[in-house]
Amino acid sequence: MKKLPLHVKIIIGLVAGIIWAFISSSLGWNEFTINWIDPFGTIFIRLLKFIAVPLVLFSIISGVSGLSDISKLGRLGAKTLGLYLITTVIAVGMGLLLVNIIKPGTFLEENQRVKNRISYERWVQQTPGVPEPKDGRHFLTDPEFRSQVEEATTGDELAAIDKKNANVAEKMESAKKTQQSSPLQFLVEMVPENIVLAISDNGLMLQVIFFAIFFGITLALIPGDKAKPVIDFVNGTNEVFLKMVDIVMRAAPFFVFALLAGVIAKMADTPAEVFEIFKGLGSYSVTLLIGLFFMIFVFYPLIATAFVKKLSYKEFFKNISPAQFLAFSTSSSAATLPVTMECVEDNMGVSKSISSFVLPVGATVNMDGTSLYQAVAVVFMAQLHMIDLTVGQQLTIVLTATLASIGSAAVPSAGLVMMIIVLQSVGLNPAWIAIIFPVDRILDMCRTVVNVTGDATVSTLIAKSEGELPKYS
Ligand code: DAS
Repeated sequence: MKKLPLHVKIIIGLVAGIIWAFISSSLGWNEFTINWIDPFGTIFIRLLKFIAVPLVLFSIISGVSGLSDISKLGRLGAKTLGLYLITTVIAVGMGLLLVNIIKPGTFLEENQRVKNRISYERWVQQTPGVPEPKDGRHFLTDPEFRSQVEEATTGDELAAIDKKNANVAEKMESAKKTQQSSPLQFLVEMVPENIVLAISDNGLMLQVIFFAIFFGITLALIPGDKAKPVIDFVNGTNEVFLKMVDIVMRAAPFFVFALLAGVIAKMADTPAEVFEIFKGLGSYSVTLLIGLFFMIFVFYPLIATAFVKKLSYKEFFKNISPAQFLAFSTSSSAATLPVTMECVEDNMGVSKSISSFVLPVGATVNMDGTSLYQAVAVVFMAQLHMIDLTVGQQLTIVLTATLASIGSAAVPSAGLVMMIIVLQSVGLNPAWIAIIFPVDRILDMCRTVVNVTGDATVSTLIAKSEGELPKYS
């Protein structure tokens, strides 16, 4: 198994995991799968995440301290954040274009959409601080909608709508707390109070990056004879963690098998139920997948091969496919980061000083797949409730989906949690995330592939612009 290329090993694990999941759910072995197989998938994720943080720490220190001129760091930072912002806004724009053309939310039966609209208007009435619908329609009060309302609902259904909306208020309270922080809060939270605490908590990757850059710059500024022992230690430790990735990935087929078997076994007790989930949200899933596949198979290879003349479309995928398949398997950019770095450095030939800075920042703040997903999901849910979002509201989605994807942690289903902020920004009900929850874990696999592909593409473009892509120069 050691001789097989990494992406082949991961595919073997994926296929075996999906086949096992369907056999297990057909024969009623899901409990065995969840109790005795799924834990190995969790071990795999934990192994990769425990390697990711020190790898980011030592590779950034090693990369930054090795920079000949520190001013290059400022240039790298500007290019990195600038390109990440551009790809994220393009991804959100792609999502809005698709969801407004396909209109997946309008596929729902008309009467159900009227009920949803009434439920939304009741929720607006009952929830303080939520703005009135911007589309100017009021089903509950305007006489023009009276006939539609009477046709779509009965007395006890209106009562049921009131009851369902009553318990949403407290969810609003907790979501509002995340929004109350000051606009510069993300900047404040980048600075670690305690570096040991920052390293110990995967969600504080930005603090690890901040510390590593500061430490690396300082290391480059102290006298060479004093810095050398530290630099040797950092470089050596960095090699150790990279070797750990190789060792863990030797067992990739088994770990990926366990991961996929567990994810599907937890989702459904029979194969039919898995298909049922997709059927229920088919139009939404299809719209989102069209956008995500466009990013993976058109947008990123197009800009990469356009700016890196000698890089072919086929080579682009050959170089980064192990990271893409691992992102699909783990649904976690953070867990995939060690392999993303290995693919970009060893296969694409990006210099370590660039990949060790651009990729960890990307895994944390650049989530193009997540931002596209939030744009599609929010407009889809508005359509389900017969709400036409104004252009101003859709531009607000561009801003908040971009910020929410920056704030999303690089872990499974993080984007779903951040969607509360996007829903609230356009006056919609945060509790609606329950509508898309059933398929979220599976679609998360695809959007994480987009997130990782976007990071790898940007690091390649930056290496090219810095003349540090020898393989394709
Ligand atoms: N799973 C997240 C990631 O690791 C993306 C998301 O939840 O949207 O990139």
